[in-house]
Amino acid sequence: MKIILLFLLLILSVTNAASNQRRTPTVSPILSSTVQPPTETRSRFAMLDDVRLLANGLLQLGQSLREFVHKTKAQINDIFQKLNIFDRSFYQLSVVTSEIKEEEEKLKKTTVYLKENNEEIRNLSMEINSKINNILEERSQLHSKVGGLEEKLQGLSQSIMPLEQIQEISGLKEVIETQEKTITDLLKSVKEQHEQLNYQNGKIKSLEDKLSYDNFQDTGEKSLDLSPETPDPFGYLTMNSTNGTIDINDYPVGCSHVFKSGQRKSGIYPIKPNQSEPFNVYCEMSSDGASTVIQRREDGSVDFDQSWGKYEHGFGKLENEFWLGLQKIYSIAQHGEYILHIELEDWKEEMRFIEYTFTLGGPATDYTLHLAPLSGDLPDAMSNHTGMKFSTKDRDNDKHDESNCARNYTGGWWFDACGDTNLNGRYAWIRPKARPQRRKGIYWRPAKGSPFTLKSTKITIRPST
Ligand SMILES: *[C@@H]1O[C@H](CO)[C@@H](O)[C@H](O)[C@H]1NC(C)=O
Ligand SMILES: *[C@@H]1O[C@H](CO)[C@@H](O)[C@H](O)[C@H]1NC(C)=O
Ligand SMILES: *[C@@H]1O[C@H](CO)[C@@H](O)[C@H](O)[C@H]1NC(C)=O
Ligand SMILES: *[C@@H]1O[C@H](CO)[C@@H](O)[C@H](O)[C@H]1NC(C)=O
Ligand SMILES: *[C@@H]1O[C@H](CO)[C@@H](O)[C@H](O)[C@H]1NC(C)=O
Ligand SMILES: *[C@@H]1O[C@H](CO)[C@@H](O)[C@H](O)[C@H]1NC(C)=O
Ligand SMILES: [Ca+2]
Repeated sequence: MKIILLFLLLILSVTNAASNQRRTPTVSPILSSTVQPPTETRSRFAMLDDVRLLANGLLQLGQSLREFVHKTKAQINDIFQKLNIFDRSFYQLSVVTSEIKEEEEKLKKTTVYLKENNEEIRNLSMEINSKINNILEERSQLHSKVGGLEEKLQGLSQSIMPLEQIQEISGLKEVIETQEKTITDLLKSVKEQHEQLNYQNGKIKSLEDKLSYDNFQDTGEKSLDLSPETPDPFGYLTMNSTNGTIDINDYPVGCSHVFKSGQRKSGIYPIKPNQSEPFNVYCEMSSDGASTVIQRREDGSVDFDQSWGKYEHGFGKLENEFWLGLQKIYSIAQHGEYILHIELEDWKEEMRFIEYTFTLGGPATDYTLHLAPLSGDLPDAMSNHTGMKFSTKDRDNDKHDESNCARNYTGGWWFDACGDTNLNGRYAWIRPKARPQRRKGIYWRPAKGSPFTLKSTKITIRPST
């Protein structure tokens, strides 16, 4: 604002000066020639005044410009500071988000556990109720019996009664009394249990409410698979020779056979390796052959913290996240020499790969791994895992005497002690900041250089010839 005003002032003074200059020549001829010299000096003075005015204006302009620059600098500094603060709080927010996510996961697990417990308690309570009903019935029967006996006793007491009969009756009375006492005790404990059950129900309800609220909060993400016991989504084919369809011997032995039969589209195909039941695999087709995908992580939609049985038979969905299963991988890799291809994407969305020659031992060796690096732009972190058996939280085959690596770092893997890779670790939706969290995630640490924390992974195998 000030600047504009100053400009106006400046322009005004300049035009003034110009008009003054224009005016002097028109005025001078009118005046007589004798007074010419003083007019000349006066006009020169006038011009000097104008120049002074102009210089003054310029000086003021300069000063206010400087002021303006100072102010702008201060404003920019301010903005930078604000940006810094924003940056910091954004980072804090992302940390908090990851923590919330972890807690949510825990909460979900607790809820499932509580639900199971609740059902058990309900079943127990139902059982106790039915038992009590039986007891009550028995009691009323006993009552009526006692009533009858008492009547009889009265009738008998009129006449003479044998001593042992009286004793028998009083004994019976005692029995009945103690039984009544136990029944009241039982009723009391049942009541207590009912109360506890109600309390737990309330707790579960509030947990569920909280959970649905949390779910609502991050609708952007896929919800976790809540039921850990979902049926194997890609179990063996049951398409059994229902006449006119596929004969069991017509299945391709592997993806390479699918490729040879003319298929060029990546996708899910049934195969039947030698000495195996048929099963579905995801075949990835390229221009010169096919690979079988044995593992894929991309969005955290599948929980990879699974037991030995699950790792042996496979879990997840072939279309997105899954572990094909050691048994199936083994039956495929039986067919000759295979190459293991590992493709990793980090949080900068950079893709890298590494290839190894690949041999997998059978179930008797707990699927011992044998690898030798071949090529790729990903630093090697796996050749140390050669000769390692597969471990899960419920089967510790690792080389760490005091720890269960699969339990510490989650997921099944060819752990040594505990090793530098685990591609079946916990999926993180953002890059974890803290080291222990990173180490629990999908992890790849080469001998040299810093570890990779990963956004997505894909492991495939293909015949080496
Ligand atoms: C509870 O009882 C129901 C039906 O009787 C049964 O399906 C369920 O498995 C039982 N749950 C537990 C935890 O025993
Ligand atoms: C094939 O189906 C028949 C009945 O249609 C069944 O008895 C048999 O067990 C099935 N075989 C396999 C391998 O599923
Ligand atoms: C399939 O059809 C053939 C005749 O075409 C028949 O001999 C055979 O028993 C049928 N198999 C089954 C499982 O129905
Ligand atoms: C195993 O599969 C291969 C194809 O990979 C086939 O050539 C071979 O005959 C099969 N062997 C047996 C014993 O079935
Ligand atoms: C595994 O966890 C246990 C218990 O928290 C701890 O004592 C042990 O040092 C951990 N081992 C490794 C290799 O991190
Ligand atoms: C492999 O193991 C050796 C000794 O067991 C160790 O010195 C080396 O750092 C390991 N290499 C990798 C890549 O972990
Ligand atoms: Ca161990």
